[in-house]
Amino acid sequence: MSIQRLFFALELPAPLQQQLVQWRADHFAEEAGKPVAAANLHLTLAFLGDVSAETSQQLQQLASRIVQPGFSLDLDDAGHWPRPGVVWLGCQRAPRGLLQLASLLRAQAARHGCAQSAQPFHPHITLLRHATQKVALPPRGFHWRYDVSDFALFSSTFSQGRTRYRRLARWPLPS
Ligand code: 2AM
Repeated sequence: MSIQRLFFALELPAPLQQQLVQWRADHFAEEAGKPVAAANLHLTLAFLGDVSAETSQQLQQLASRIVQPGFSLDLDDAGHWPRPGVVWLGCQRAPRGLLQLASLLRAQAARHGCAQSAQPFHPHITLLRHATQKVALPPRGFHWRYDVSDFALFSSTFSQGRTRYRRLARWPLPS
């Protein structure tokens, strides 16, 4: 049976990915960390780890039954976690819809044997990796807003030094 590394996430619109990449280039020193490729910028809802095709099917079934309205996301916060070496973009106040969706997906994942982090869910978009030294963060005042109208399941593969994400399925969050 084939095993895939999977996660549920929110995609970012391509123009927003480009804006964030530009802002990142303007505000972070080159040595701050390794930039995540524009197309790979996303917000993880639930990380599943390495799962079988059967578990993937079961979790996709459950995801397809989720009935929840969309929500707006305000990206107005940034931070640095030196231990995993992550510089991130997030929200000062996460919308309730985002927390509900992540909580449901994480609970379903846990029930199907996908161990979930004991740490509280902190919604974020990873901008830089390998950022283990002190990083100067841009001053507050930046703000992007976008309407989230779907969520998706992605696979992650690593080859030839590159991480590639592929969308396997997508489900609407109606307005
Ligand atoms: P990160 O960006 O903070 O590293 C794909 O790896 C996505 O799943 C990333 O957004 C990653 O978050 C997230 N993720 C959550 N837990 C993970 C784990 N234990 N290992 C790898 N990725 C994890």
